[in-house]
Amino acid sequence: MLDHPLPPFPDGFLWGASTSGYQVEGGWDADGKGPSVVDARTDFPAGTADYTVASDHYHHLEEDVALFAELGLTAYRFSVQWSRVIPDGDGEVNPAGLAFYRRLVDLLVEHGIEPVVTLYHFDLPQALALKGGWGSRATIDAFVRYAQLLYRELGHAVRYWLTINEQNMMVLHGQQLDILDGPANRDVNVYQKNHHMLLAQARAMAALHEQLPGALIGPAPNIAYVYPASPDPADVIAADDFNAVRNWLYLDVAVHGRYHPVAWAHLQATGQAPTVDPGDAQVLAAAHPDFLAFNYYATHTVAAPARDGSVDAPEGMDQQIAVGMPGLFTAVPNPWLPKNAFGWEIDPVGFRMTFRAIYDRYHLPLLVTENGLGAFDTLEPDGSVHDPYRIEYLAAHIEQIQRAIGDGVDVLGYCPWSAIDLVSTHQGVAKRYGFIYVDRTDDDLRSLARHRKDSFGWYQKVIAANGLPG
Ligand code: BGP
Repeated sequence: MLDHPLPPFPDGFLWGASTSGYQVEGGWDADGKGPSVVDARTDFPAGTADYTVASDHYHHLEEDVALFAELGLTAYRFSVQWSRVIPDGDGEVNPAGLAFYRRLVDLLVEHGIEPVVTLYHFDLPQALALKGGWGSRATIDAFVRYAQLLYRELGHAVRYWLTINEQNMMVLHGQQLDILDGPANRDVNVYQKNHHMLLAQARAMAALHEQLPGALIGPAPNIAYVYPASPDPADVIAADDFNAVRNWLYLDVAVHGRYHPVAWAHLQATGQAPTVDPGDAQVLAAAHPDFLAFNYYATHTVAAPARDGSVDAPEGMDQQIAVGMPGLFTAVPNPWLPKNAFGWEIDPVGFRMTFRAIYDRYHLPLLVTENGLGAFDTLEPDGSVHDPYRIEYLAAHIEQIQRAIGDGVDVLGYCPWSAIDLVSTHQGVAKRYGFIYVDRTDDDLRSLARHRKDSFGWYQKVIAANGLPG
């Protein structure tokens, strides 16, 4: 392994933290907000929180931003809930919804925190889902209109924009996790929806450059480098295939405006290739991201597919636990990696590998928009929360960022998940990620009081020192 002295983090490195609107805000129908597909979900397992109150950030805005400032964040990555600002996705604008986000970005700027705004994080307005969701090209127009509204209303304070959070996870797991466009649209080819999202993203990027010269925009997929289970060439090809289908498909279109050849061949071979209209290629080719954001939790490891087409998947599939794809690969556990309490592997070195792989392909600056440890935290009677496991996880990953910088990768910043406890995508509040503990459980809202975890004090020092303590 290439081992060089660790370089310092560059001046101006963005030390951030992340949330998403529906997972943190609550106020799900407050002040004219319309429902989104996550609000319309009814399939919460017993004892798992829904998103109606979440961390009630909507009603704790000043307090939360003050805590982010005390933490020392120089960036805060959050998402706007589309149906808060345009309740039916494509009609009347809701001034109260816009005012909330204007207040948020202005407060951040007052505190010297760079806002990093995700346009869309799993929460398609339910009204659009009922009109065909991402299967309909009308949703592309609605998305572009929504993006232009945000550029106009928030552009005075926001320089960094992200288009769509984890589009690849919406495609690969969105229907099981109900984070795509609702049950009514399940029969539509998910790669047709994907194609429409790629067009929506391309038009939103082009619109930003036209409307806000000087502002920057990029996609924010979940990128996990894929390892072969062994040097058997069949396993190596399987890993290359999954890298193409899981990772490069999304970034190749975003950067180069064309589909990755192996990914496209897979879509054709499996009858999933989308219909591409005349003019789509130009739309895709006309858009250029300024940087690439990515979420990283762990790598994946895969072996050649079973000859009989059966798929052997590890238990409890979700966005970070791969299932196999018949004819393409089998997902296998990596015996070299420990797992967290929820079965997700932990691979800091894979983080460095993922940086290298993305940078080698695209040569664009990289911004980490998620990375973190879901864990069961305990609030002690004196209000403290001891989370050494989170500190250990984050420290190991920050060291690998530094190593990636030493490898020559241009890294803009690090926004771990999450700034404050919030509701996970499908495992409720008990699975916590924040630097700030929110006093609620899955079935009891309690005080919703905020408490600084040990990781809060630790990250504060990292930020102040612009790097890990020596
Ligand atoms: C990503 C999502 C986030 C977030 C995170 C942790 O896939 O972008 O919204 O929730 O993963 O996942 P989970 O909440 O399932 O633990």
